[in-house]
Amino acid sequence: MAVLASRGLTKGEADGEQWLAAQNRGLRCWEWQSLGSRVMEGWDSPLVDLFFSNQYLQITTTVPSTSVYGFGEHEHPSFKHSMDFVTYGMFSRDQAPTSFANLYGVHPFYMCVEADSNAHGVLLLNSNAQDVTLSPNPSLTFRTIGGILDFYVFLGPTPENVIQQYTEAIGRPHMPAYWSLGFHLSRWGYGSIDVLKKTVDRMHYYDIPYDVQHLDIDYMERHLDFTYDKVNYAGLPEYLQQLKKEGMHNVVILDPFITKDEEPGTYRPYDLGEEMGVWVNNSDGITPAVGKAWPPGDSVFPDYTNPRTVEWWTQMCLEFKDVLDYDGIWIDMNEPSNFLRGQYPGCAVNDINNPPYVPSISDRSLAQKTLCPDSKTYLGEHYNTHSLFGWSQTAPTFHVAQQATGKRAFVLSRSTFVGSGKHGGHWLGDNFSQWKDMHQSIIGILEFNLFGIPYIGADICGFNYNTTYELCLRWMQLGSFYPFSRNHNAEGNASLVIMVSTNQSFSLIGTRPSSVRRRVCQDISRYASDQILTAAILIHLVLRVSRSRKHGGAVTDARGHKLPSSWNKNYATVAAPLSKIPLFIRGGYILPEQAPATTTTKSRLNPFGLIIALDEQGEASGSLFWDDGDSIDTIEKENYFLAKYTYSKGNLKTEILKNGYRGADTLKYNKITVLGLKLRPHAIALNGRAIRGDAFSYDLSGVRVVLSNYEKP
Ligand code: MIG
Repeated sequence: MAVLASRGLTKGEADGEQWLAAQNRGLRCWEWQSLGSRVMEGWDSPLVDLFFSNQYLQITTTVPSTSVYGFGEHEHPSFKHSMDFVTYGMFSRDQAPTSFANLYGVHPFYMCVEADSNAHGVLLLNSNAQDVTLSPNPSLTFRTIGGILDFYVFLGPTPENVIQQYTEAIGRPHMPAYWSLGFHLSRWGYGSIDVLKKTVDRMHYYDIPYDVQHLDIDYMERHLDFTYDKVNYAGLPEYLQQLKKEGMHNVVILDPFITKDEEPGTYRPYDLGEEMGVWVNNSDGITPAVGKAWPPGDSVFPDYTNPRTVEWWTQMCLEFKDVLDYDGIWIDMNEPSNFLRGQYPGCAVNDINNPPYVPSISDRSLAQKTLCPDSKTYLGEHYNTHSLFGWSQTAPTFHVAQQATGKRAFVLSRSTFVGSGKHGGHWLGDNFSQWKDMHQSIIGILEFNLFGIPYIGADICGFNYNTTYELCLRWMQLGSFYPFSRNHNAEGNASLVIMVSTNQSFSLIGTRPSSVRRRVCQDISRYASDQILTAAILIHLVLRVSRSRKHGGAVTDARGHKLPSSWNKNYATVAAPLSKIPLFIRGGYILPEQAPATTTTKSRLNPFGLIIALDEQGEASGSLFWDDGDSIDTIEKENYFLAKYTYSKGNLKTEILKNGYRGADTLKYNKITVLGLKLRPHAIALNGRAIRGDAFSYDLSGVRVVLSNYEKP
């Protein structure tokens, strides 16, 4: 059948609780919902390809082209999928990214670019263990072991429209705090506050732009949530205050398991949680499931689908704010991860724990590294809610972070599900210090943009293994364009910062326009393996050890260096020495810039510049959004400044579309750079008045004009 808008989902967003309730009603029937209104040919699923039985639902559909993107979370070898009978399992799991493995989150969503370059997206809103097979017909076969076949179709027609419609349905991504767009440093295993301080000092000594310090589990006392190690990290609260005074921010990790084996009355998180009855239970629905994780003794697992757990968690996070003055919360291990195969004493033999079909997931086990499927959560059997664990933890953590700080929340979650982007960001997990992993991170980042989680990054320089100088340097260069830009690695591996901080090119972190960080979003039809192309910017990445230090690229060099004479529609070779990120601006765009500083707190005070990159008609346009960077709901409250810039026939015009942020009153521009002029200008005027010759300069080729030392245009 051709899919036509069959049931409107026009306003608002699908409420998580609502569809969960629907899922819990059990086998209903299959359903189509679509957003958009066009006829799309080529999505056919004859009923003969439908299986609908207890614990096994399968449907096959043809798709209009082989250009299929998405499904997650996996490490995919290419952005555009192979359709050669490839199967991907989806079931959240504590699993380092390796090819074909089901990883931390679940996103049964794909986008297909049709032959006429229209695009559509399809979501199978289902939280059960599942897999999908991509076949050359081209077709897709979905198999899930529970819930309903609840399909949503987003008709685009452009890829951007598809994602807009998708995020309208599942929840728009949250607005990140400005500081969180700066550079983050982390490491599992500083081991002591002395090592941490030395690391911070070293960053400052080399003037490395650096906004955020993360604290991994070694800051805790014996890995106990809501504590800090008063011996090895003595003075940590005071030290965090000092960093805040310097304009820095911090993020603390919290794990979703709580030891039950401390002396009664000595560990409040357990005592209170036990009293309130907030844990995931065994199949009896009464006794808490007990597993093993980082803290000493055995652990229980908060069930965030239970409103009482949310109350308990909120209380704990608020109280902890008085101990450590955190700016953001990193929620790890929430697949949920357990070091055993199911809780003690192992999983019973029954149909729930041993379904007739286990999708194509690692170990072909629903219990490995997690809890038994027949465990009970408030919303239903763990069998149905397993992959929602991280998702259910993210919103409450977002709300309490907001409440505790009074500012825009920062929540970084390892496990995500459909809609997680509304309250959290994500990193791609425990990757490896290998060139391949650096490359793969670009694909993962593009995919999380499709999933509505644009605040996304990968551990720069790699988490597992020791990195190498050149890899780490190139990865820092790429990573400076990750929306979430964090260098992090595992206990026992060489500290990354020592390695790269000896290199001057670190200053490059600070040289990119901050808007780049906003969205390393992509025109997917043009993604090439070693380039990231946003609407306005092309970043050429060096993804391998390079002998010649030369790489292909095109368009306008961001620094305005000599342009290739016929730069349009051409292939050019540019130098890419270790100290350089080949970055190009597309003609036709105006980009605001701001001189870097070592924190965004400081760089925000610097004057702005505009880079105007002309197209062949000599025109360009762009905009600037500016608010205070960390207040809650600045868009809803209209507390922001928005300007639109247009350049045409030699004139730059600024239109102020919104003037709701007082901080913009002191906004200064002190540099306007025009790239791609065909003729050398003979006079320059500002608001009708000529500007003296010493206020601007040309570069010799005459294609670039830089105006400096004056105020608003
Ligand atoms: O079992 O907190 O992915 O970023 O450093 C490992 C220690 C637990 C896994 C996370 C990683 C973090 C590490 N954690």
